[in-house]
Amino acid sequence: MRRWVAPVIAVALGVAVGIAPAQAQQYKPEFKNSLVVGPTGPWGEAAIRFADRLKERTQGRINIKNYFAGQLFAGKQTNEFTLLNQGVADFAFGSTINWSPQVKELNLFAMPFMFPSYKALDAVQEGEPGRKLAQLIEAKGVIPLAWAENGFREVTNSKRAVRKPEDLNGLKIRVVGSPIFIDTFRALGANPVNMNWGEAQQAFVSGTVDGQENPIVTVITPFKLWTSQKHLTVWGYAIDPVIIGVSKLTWNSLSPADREIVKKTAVEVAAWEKAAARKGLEGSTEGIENLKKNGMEVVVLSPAAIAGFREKTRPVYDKWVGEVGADLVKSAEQIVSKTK
Ligand code: X2X
Repeated sequence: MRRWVAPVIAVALGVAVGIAPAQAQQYKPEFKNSLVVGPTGPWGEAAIRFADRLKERTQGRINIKNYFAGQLFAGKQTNEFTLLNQGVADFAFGSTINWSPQVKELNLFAMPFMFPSYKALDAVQEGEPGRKLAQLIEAKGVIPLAWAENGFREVTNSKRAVRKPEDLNGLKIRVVGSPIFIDTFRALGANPVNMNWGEAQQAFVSGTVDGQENPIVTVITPFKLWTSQKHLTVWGYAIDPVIIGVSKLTWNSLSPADREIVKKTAVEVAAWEKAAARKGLEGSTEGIENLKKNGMEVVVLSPAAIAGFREKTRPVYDKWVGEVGADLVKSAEQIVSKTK
């Protein structure tokens, strides 16, 4: 009787392996994750967490390599979405600005002075506009897994303090490759130039451009922009979400169980990253104090001062309602006015 036990167990195990394909799932040895920034700061650190957790939770089945500093899109940040769509990038921690040439509705977040607070932003992402944007992205071959954040974009320059629109007159400001930024800075009297981030950093150092706009905690601080930019104005004129996204081709190659792990991990990491991106900015002045400690002069605009900038950029806002889609803007405006 006893001598039958071992073979019976062996057969049972064989059957178990046969009926549990998730355990035996073989994927490509490396999944590529694209980022415009480097590994330092909340944005890059979140990508490292994502890769580490997924590897652990899938016992190494999903092995992500982070391609920092635009390595996958060869410096051209507005190509990131296309790479995802083609499956050249499997994942991306992508700024909505960089994806907006392909998904123009994402310009919603760049409409000048649209979002007064994090609360308003969160409500828009969680509400109908957020769902609509997710559908639009998915229809273009990318699955958005979670909203993370770059942040409110503040303007810096090497020349002078900016307190009113006239202070921007003639300043050469590097902006990202969505035309809404050219429109906005032109309306304010500046001289905007479109440049990829890698190239822009060299331009700040050599002084061929005077200024730029980016969030304090995720970009200005980790990239130590105080080495070239003396002045910063806190005006929160645009918000830049980061979407943790996966190529539909990659998503379809995963087992249902692994998809669940990927989704859960993205949601967790995004929540951590959002909190980290806001640390020192929300209910604290630590983020600004740190800039001052590093020699920056910081102007924090009052609501009355912001009204002057808003006024000047109103025609840009009105023009972009048409580009983004009147219904989408309206539903976001309604949520914003309720959650100020
Ligand atoms: O290029 C920028 O300014 C950055 C890093 O914020 C984006 O990727 C949009």
